[in-house]
Amino acid sequence: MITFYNHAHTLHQGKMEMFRGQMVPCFEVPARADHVLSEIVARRLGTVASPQPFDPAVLAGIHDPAYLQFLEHAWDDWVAMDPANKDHDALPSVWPNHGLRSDVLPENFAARMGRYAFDTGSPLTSGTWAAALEGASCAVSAAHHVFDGARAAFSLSRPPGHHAGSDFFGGYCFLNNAALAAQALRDRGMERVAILDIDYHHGNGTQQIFYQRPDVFFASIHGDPRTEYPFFLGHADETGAGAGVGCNLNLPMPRGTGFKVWRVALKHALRRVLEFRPQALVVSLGLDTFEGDPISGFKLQSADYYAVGEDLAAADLPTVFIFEGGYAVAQLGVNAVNVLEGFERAAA
Ligand code: Q9C
Ligand code: ZN
Repeated sequence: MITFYNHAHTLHQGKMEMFRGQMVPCFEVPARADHVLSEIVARRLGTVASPQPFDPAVLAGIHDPAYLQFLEHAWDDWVAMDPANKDHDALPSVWPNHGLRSDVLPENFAARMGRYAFDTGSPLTSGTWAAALEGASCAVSAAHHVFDGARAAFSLSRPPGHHAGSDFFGGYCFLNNAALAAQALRDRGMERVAILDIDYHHGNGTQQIFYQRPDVFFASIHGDPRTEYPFFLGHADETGAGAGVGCNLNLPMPRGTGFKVWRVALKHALRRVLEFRPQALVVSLGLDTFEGDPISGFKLQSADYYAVGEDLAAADLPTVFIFEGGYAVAQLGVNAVNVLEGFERAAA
């Protein structure tokens, strides 16, 4: 399987995130992608390629123009507020919530940041835009490779994407790579595409982007939002709206869920994906379902990830893998490549 690797990922390197009233070191670190890359090389999964330059029009199919403008200029605007800001990352501290207005965009950068962010855990840095943009091109390149006939492709990039919506960032995510991959397949002419999100956290950004669309089916297996991040979306009764009614499937599971039970949900999700009759599958591949993950609550073991790959291959769809979360850094490479190798063995 070919891997499109984001060589610019290290440009995004947040220092601290806010957690329960304190600044703690970021969980979403560059070493994550490094470990996956070395495991791919060590186990000879296949070619590692740089992405093709991509048409920025794809971005406009998923994200709001004003949000993209905000992201592109955020760091310069942050430093323009106060030159001393260049020494620390940007985080929001005020939100247009609870009856406040979000229709008038403030000029003040700190306020605009609150307009576009939904948490205080996602530091925006000098290289965030450059890293995220190159990551988007990895996702689009992987989609195009699959459109052109490959059985599968892997986009290995950070920051991750599935929490980012049409006009918001959060959960360590800025541009929604999985949504961009799905859109790239649609733009090339596929009529129906499915996204299956197996990250521990609900893909609230991806759900929001496609919630009213009948052409992209979204299914997610995740920690129950009653106790797990992102808390405010991902319940089982969210099934789509308007033209998208029936095209959204949430399978929340309690903290502590192990592979046997999780796999039943995976098979159910895949059945629903196939009922949609998609021409391709995009997998939001988070590995934070691992028992050793420091911020998550499922109990999958490293060997289980082979079976995950086999189950995904059994759907028999052209498949684009998009790297999302996973914070047990030392085991991340093994767990990710176990999925991809399990897929390849079963798909052959
Ligand atoms: N101290 C992804 O997996 N913060 N995002 C949790 C940790 C948010 C995870 C608190 C977790 C976001 C892509
Ligand atoms: Zn996650």
